[in-house]
Amino acid sequence: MIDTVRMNLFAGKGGNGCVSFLHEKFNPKGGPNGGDGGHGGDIIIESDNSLNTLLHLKFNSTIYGINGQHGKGKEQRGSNAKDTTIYAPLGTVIWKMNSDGVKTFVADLDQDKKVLVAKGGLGGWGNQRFVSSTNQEPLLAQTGEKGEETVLFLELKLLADVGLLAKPNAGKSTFISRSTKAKPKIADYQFTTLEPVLGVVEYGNNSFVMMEIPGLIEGANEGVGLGFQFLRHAERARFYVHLIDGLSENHLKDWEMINNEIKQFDESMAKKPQILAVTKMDVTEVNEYKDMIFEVLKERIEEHNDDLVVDETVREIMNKIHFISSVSGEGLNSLIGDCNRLLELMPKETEQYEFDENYFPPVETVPVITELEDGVFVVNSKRLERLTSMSDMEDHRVAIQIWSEMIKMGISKHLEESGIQPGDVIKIGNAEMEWI
Ligand SMILES: Nc1nc2c(ncn2[C@@H]2O[C@H](COP(=O)(O)OP(=O)(O)OP(=O)(O)O)[C@@H](O)[C@H]2O)c(=O)[nH]1
Ligand SMILES: [Mg+2]
Repeated sequence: MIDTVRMNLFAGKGGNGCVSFLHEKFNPKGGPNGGDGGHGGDIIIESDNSLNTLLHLKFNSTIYGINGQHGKGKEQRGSNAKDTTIYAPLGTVIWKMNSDGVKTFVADLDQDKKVLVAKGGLGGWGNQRFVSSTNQEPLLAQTGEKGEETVLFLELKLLADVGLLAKPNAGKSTFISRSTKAKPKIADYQFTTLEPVLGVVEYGNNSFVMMEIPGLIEGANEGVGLGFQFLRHAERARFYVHLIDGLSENHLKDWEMINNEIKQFDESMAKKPQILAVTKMDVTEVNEYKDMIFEVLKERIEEHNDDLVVDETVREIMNKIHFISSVSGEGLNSLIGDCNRLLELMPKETEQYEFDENYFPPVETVPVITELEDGVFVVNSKRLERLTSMSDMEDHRVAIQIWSEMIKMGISKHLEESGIQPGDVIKIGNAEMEWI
């Protein structure tokens, strides 16, 4: 099952602004009319409850947003690009991979949601935007802004109300197929179920989602068997039904093993309530030992439950031991009924991740000016670069206009403060200018 995927996203680039002037028969030297470029398309992730893996993204993990259209003459604005939507299953947690390898939380698709994950670039301004009382013939236009580039890590944690915990072959699939419409494969060997199975249990007017994860064996938390990679899915269940194979040689040992594994995997999982059920009660030799199994488990279960912080009614449900048969149907109603009671007692809490406030980098304020070598100053301003990269810097009229934009942006002042002298060179992206 594909439940994690790394994605590279490139949001759309904004369209370039246009340099153009009105040319009319009776007005040959009309005003500037170059339109702005359209905005580049955003990339959005939207939940889709018909999906239950991330497989469709595994081989399609690099996504380019749509670019905005360039502006044109006659004040024609380029059109904004449409957004690109990526669909992901409910329960997907979205992380951003930072360049230092640290993951920061972006969003949790724990309910129907749309999340903006990469912003499209702004459209560039056309030359009509640069008209002022002192500049009636603007020759400047901006290139569109680059779209945001980001690397994401998507992690699917399936959402279920109740998780089934058990060793392989304990009867999970048989139980889920008897209680829901799910039809998992059932067979008399271990690891028949290789992927989580979800089923909806109908109970009176209520319904809830039950999930089987592949059976757990000793060492599952360290990756033995299949358990480990699927425990993350069980992590979000509100509580568990712990099934013990009636045919087991040591019921208590099985129970201890499972609890030990989940505790090692995630402390908070071990603290969630469990309803206990022993399976295969229709088998004569299991049924014969029913009382003995009860005696063996009872004390230890109560002791374990005493350590959990739960209210009295919850504890009472947890202390009960169900004996069921998914073949004869014995005990199933009572077990499902207790699941339903427990769900009503437990508030629906969602995992809280901390959102990274700096997910979208702040808008540029003060450009960084560095003196590269004696007399060469680099101005690191995306805004200014977007102006110079489209302009003919050889044209002195253009240079003068860039100059006045630098004054407006406060960059000239910063250059002076950095000790720039006439004759020094300013580098802006690939463009160069001389300071006069
Ligand atoms: N007699 C009897 N057999 C059962 C019962 N429940 C399950 N079985 C049998 O036990 C074996 C395992 O059942 P599954 O439901 O596949 O068990 P599982 O826990 O899902 O197994 P894995 O997916 O391999 O971990 C099968 O041969 C089932 O027919 C039951 O209530 N009574
Ligand atoms: Mg199974």
